[in-house]
Amino acid sequence: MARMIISLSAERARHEIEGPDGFTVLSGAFEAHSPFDGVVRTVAEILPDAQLVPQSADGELQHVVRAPDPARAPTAMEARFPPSTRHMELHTDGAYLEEPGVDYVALACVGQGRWGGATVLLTGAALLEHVMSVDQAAAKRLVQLFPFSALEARTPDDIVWHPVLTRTPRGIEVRLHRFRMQQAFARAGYTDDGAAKALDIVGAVLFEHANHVRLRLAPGELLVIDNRRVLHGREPFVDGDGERREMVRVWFRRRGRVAAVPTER
Ligand SMILES: O=C(O)CCC(=O)C(=O)O
Repeated sequence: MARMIISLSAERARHEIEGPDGFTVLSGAFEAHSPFDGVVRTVAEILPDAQLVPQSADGELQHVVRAPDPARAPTAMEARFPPSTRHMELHTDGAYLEEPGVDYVALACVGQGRWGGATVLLTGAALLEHVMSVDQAAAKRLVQLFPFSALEARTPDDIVWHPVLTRTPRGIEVRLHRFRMQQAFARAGYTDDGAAKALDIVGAVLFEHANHVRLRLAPGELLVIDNRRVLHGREPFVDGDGERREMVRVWFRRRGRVAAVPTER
């Protein structure tokens, strides 16, 4: 039954992901006991040229986003990125990766907490529009290169340079992770008042929730996001007895994607 629901909606889902909203939400796409398998099967049906992208040097193909639990041994990924129940600012995944990065992020909602935990989305086009309305110079700075740093980076060579906003035939592409960018500023000894101010304005826009899409996924729902054009984040959450928020995150890339690699700094 679940398979039939997916087949009927695959084309609509593809249109939604590739359309101006840049995301879709599906039901019946996975079973709670094996979410990863369902996510892979469903995404292959919607986006046939998508392939899995490892999320760590250890080759982990899925990451479970959930509250910290002292009774459970942390996974390798959790040891590096300790889980939290806090607010997660709007960002794109893999922002610090060399091209080709992450084209699609799938979040399978296996469980929701007692309170909070809504997912927040904002398109790069909407971000550009908001920043333009506040400060045109900042908007212009965002199409130039910024440094991004992986959390594990040890040397300035680990820094990747990329614009925050890029005009493409598909629309405005966005790459953003303010924490990793500010960290890169420090690591590279990079000072640029215009860039720092542009990032501060971006932060203010991200904080302003009026124009964001906000959805609280229900257990069993699958969100697929165009990670090139849409930022995602989440509101803080609190688990209850038997109400545990659990999102299985899987990354995909379009097969044969060739990136326009920026050459200027
Ligand atoms: O907790 C969530 O819903 C999403 C977490 C997130 O933004 C991420 O893992 O990149």
